[in-house]
Amino acid sequence: MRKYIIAFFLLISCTSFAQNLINTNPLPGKAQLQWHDMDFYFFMHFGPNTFTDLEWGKGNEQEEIFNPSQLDCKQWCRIAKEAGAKGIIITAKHHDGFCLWPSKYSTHTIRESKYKNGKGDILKELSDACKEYGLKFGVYISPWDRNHPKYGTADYNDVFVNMMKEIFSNYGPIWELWWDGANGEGPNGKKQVYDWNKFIKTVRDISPSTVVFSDVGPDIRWVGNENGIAGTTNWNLLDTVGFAPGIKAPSTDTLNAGNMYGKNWIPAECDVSIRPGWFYHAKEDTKVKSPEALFSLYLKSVGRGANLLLNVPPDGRGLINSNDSLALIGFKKLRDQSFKNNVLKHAMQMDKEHSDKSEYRKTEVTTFLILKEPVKMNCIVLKEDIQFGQLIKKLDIHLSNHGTEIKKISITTVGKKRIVTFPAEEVSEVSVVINSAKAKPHLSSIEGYLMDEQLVEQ
Ligand code: FUL
Repeated sequence: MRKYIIAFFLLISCTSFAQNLINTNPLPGKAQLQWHDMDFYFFMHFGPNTFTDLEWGKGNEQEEIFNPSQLDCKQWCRIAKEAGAKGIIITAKHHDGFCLWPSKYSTHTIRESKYKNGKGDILKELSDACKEYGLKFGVYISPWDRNHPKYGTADYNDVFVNMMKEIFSNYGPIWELWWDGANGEGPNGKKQVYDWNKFIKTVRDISPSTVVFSDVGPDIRWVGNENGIAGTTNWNLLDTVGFAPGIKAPSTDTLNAGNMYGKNWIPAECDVSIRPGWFYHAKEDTKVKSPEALFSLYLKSVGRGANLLLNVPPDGRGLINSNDSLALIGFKKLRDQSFKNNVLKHAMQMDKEHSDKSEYRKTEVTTFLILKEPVKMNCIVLKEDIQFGQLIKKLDIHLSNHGTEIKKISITTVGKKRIVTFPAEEVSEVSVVINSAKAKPHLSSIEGYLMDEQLVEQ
């Protein structure tokens, strides 16, 4: 009898131990996990609009207007590399329908233009240059097409699918595919009913490792604004049942913050332009964002666990303008200087877990970092090991100097990376308290920095 009682209690305690360990929260897929490491990359809007000075072409532009005089995709890649960007996503087809590759499924393409007497192919030039420079290559393709005669009929969905097949077969590997949710009228005045399921199946069948962006994923979601700003609470999770890209997307607030208990891993990407417009306009040459403004966007995107997709539009020559490249080099310098020296590198680290009754039974986890001498810092960088999911719901950072608390900073989510800045303080002890988590949290690193005080966001 005693034997059975012991076995019974063993079973009970093993079960509750296992409950503590089981994590049923959504996890990133392999391609998504790699996407999280991309941090920052270029968006490039290029097409007839570059020559007509428009943002949304009408679709009836003469193909011959597209004629960059000095196009050099290697220049784009060189600048991307120097700026520390890890990839380039190009507008293969914007709303005007013009294709930057000689598609068999359209008569409004680079083949009909004057560029290289119709023999040019910018997707080929850029995908080759990206390979040469070790950059990931991504493609934006707008389902909305203001030129295609079939737009507004069921046949157009096949046109769109065939165009994607051409892109994947001829210019791959495609790292990220970007679907714009915009859905306006085509040349016959009709709107298209997009067959999103068919579009997704096409990509999954032909290139399962491509990450697909739209307002609602399936892999990456829009952040809910075009200013490059993620929520201070930013879950990599989203509920998508009943939603679709475009007007059927969740509210921009939901896209900005994600859903704490969302069923799908769909992290946010922050798209924003280095200039006021998405396409190049000479009158905006003096309105390029400064290195400091770009750094501030970095803190509000990458520093909130999202990725930064920064648009750098080539001009009519087919080159990145020097105002933009100078700002980008300055931006890189600010990142390098700011995150060069981890002042907590030599701190002694101790972890403590308190049992308690909250959602995760051992939720309160404190990490102490103790320095021999106080150091000046104005930035803490935290990272969650997201291969186990995104689990931290609430966290306090306590900064002390020889036992006296100077400052307490409370945040919600951490995710891939969380950068917290504050006016500089002399600190000898940092304790990070995870107050609430969805399962056993995995905080993988705590770093401290002293950056130029002008760059601090409060
Ligand atoms: C929007 C488009 O309408 C803009 O022209 C731009 O391409 C932006 C990135 O997405 O939906």
